[in-house]
Amino acid sequence: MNTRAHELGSKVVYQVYVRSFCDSDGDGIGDLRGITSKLDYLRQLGIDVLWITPFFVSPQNDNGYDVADYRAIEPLFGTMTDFEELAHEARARGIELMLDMVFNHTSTQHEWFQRALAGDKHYQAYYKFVDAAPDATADNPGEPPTNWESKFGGNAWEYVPSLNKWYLHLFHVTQADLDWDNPEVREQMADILRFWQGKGVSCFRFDVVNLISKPDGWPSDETDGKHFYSDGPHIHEYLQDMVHLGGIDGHFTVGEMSATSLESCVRYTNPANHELAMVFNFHHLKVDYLGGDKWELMEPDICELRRLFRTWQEGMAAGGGWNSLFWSNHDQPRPNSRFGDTERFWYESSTLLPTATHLMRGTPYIFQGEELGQTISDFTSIDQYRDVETHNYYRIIQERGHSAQEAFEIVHARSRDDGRTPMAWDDSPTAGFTAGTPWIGINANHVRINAATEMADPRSVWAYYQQLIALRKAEPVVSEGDVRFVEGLESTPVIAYWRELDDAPAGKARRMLVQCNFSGQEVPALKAEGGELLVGNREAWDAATLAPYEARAICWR
Ligand code: TEU
Repeated sequence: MNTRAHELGSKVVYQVYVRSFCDSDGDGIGDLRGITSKLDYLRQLGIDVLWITPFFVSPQNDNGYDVADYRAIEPLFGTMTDFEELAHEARARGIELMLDMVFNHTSTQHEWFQRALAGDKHYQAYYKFVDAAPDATADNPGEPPTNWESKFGGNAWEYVPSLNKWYLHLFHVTQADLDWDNPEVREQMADILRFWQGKGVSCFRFDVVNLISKPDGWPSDETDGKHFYSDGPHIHEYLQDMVHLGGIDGHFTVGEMSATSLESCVRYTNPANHELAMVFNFHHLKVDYLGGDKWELMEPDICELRRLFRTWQEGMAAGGGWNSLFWSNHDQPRPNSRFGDTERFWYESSTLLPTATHLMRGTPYIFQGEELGQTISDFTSIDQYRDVETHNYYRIIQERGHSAQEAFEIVHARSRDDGRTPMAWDDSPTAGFTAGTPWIGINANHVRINAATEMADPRSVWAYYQQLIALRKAEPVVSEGDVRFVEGLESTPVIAYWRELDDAPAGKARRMLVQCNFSGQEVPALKAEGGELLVGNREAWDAATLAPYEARAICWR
């Protein structure tokens, strides 16, 4: 047995967007006690690790990814006692909590930034402050240090007249980038990790962690600047520092990597480097970005999707790295509507995607509601959106010359709010999410797409996810096997790969062929003679063909 592959590959992570999961006090916003009330649901689904998005003190300009106190609970979400009860109850069910550490930046409401604004040079050194020109004024600050763009649109620098300095914010203007070149910052972040380990937490997600090392000298060019700071000059040194000082070497950790490379991700996750256990990379979720631009739509390029899956699956295996396996999170549109056809083939589209990834080499992540087949939102007006990025780009897209209607259609397809609509627990008017008014709209289709309905149906999307999770624990070929993609499928919409584990225990699968039809048409299937069906999303299936959005795994023991 490959113990590391078994340790990482036999687990499944479930992501909760705390604000939209379950509201216990009727204020229309999900909270920690709401999560605790749903632990039995998660145990029944069969997940092992529960990733909870940030619930620390925050002004909520970016729904918690703007942290003002890393060691205290945002009252909107509950109290430290609520957290301690959640941790206790989760552990009692064999579920590990994974906390979301936003270490690239803090809220400008954080004490450190407030002291920096007040003129304290010690805390100014915690951030990327750069002197403006001597003659700069509030009305005419001159040119910022670089032409880098914020990920939420606009310039990545803000001028502070009282200091005659600029500060860097790769995200919202109220999210100031920390200076990781400052060893005291690195020690502070490590101490935060020690604090939460003291609360019994051992698993961590690190938000855009490959952006923490910025280049010297503030270079600019004709691009948006992200290649200067993504996988930056000292990133491996700083990650190793954080892991060592934070005491999390060998822990179940994941780094969100923005605009990264396979080579970097092998280094981030090969255990010989003592950095992270696994990474999120997003290349496969950009195959419907026209010209690589999130806000220019095109149909998903399945050929490119296959190439990327093969490159990353085989490349990470060859380098001793480890992948996370996911289609969605709180920043992504609902994948079944995006990569499938939830109008004509809702069930098939909702089960094709997890079949494709849950049987790959890596650790699967399920985003809340994905296991129900929750779809794209039914919003019809920009006023229904809450996300700062969505509203910024609704404006920017019109500035690029699109009409308001065209801009709405684009943000409707791309908005992060699409994944942030409340979890559908039942078919009641507020889906069992809240007794109050939800902070964001609930999809009307929750009357049929909801946990209560689907848990009672053995042929539901929920039941299919439960089966896939159980399979990952029952079959070592899934958690530990090698991976090899089928070649010669470039002219088809089929993505197929082999998994093999020569020393599989007696009675367990030694080989498995997974084949997925990413189209609304019937296509020829790959031959799989002598094998047995391990899992598939059609009750009646024909060995010679793959029906629209059909996926199946055949194994040989
Ligand atoms: O996301 C970073 C990130 O890459 C996405 O926000 C992406 O840049 C954006 O959607 C543009 O496509 C992490 C968190 O997941 C996100 O929720 C935060 O807003 C962001 O970092 C800042 O902390």
